[in-house]
Amino acid sequence: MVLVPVVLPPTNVSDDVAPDLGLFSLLREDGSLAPAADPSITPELAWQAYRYIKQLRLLDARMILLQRQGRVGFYGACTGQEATPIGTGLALATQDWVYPALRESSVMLVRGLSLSTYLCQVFGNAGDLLKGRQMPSHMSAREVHQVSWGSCIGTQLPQAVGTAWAAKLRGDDVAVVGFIGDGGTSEPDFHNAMNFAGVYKVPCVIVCQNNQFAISVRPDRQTASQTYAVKGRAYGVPSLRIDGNDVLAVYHAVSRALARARRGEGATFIEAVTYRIGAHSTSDDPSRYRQQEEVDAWLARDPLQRLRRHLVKTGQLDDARDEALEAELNAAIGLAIHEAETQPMPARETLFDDVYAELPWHLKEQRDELLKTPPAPPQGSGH
Ligand SMILES: Cc1ncc(C[n+]2csc(CCOP(=O)(O)OP(=O)(O)O)c2C)c(N)n1
Repeated sequence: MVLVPVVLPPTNVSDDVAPDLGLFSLLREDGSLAPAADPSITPELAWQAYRYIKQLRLLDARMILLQRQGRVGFYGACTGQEATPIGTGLALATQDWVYPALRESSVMLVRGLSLSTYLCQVFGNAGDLLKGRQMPSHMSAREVHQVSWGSCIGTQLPQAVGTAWAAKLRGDDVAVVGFIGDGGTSEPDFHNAMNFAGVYKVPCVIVCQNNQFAISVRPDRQTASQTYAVKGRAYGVPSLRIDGNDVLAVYHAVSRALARARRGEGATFIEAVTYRIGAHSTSDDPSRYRQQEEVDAWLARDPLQRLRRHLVKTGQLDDARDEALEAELNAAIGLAIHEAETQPMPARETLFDDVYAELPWHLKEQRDELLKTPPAPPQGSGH
């Protein structure tokens, strides 16, 4: 197998000179904070960020185990990339809307969705807000203003921009965040969304998680552009490239972009440079296309450990407190899994809900016919 070099961000361009070519960060590898950092970055915010990142790290590991045990059909983990959804979740206001891709469901947890409701979607059961109609890891919840991902790469971005445009036309104080992966930037929907966002100056923040992969495809096969962020120049959308493993940089950049959007100054494009530590999904084996040395090099830049070093430095965390936090989070995750897994499957008649405002006669007939037959025995949740 050919050894592929580790793709590290270029450091030869300052983000003061060209924000779309540089790499903005606030939290250094040793855990110290850049001087004159954003005053809204408080110790409480750093602690919250650590708690949510750690929860997501533990949750994803448990979900992968459940998938391997045949209790969950599919799962798309966010391991190594947690700083971007968590930092974004912390920056959003209650009224804002989010259009995620595969790895940003956890924004909903930061915005107050209960863990067991979140997990009911993974099991596709009666507690699932989506009534078992979506693949796992495609969660959504109206109560926290998050729309389900369609699985078709890129389609969420024109939806995000359209929602932001509607908010602008109606004069609503709403900003929208749309997420996309690096691979998604090769889709026509990325072009459509960026073009409309630029022309109509919509209150939208488009966040590209450049995790170095589109399944097995690397950035050098995805684009000839110097960075993903630089693509925003062509659309007239102010763009910046940030360290996606630095949750405080993510929080800062997304907060500022949302504030711009609210002031009526239009859209911002943010490339968050990170690395997918795990497999693309539970259906993938990354050892077929990358070497462990490369993963190890990125593990040294782990967003969780970097933030941990910061909290230790500032006296907010020590080994005992970290162990207590881990035990508390694991217990909550275990309880939520139990609550979700013991729910029944969605009632059969819910199949007919939500498509028509009023059910047509032929579907009423089909529903009544179905209800006359005894339910099939449970088949398990494997896809
Ligand atoms: C239109 C479309 N083409 C192909 C696929 C198959 N597919 C699923 S995920 C994926 C890679 C996506 O990569 P990226 O956008 O970088 O996001 P990541 O999964 O790395 O977070 C592909 C090609 C799809 N779901 N939709």
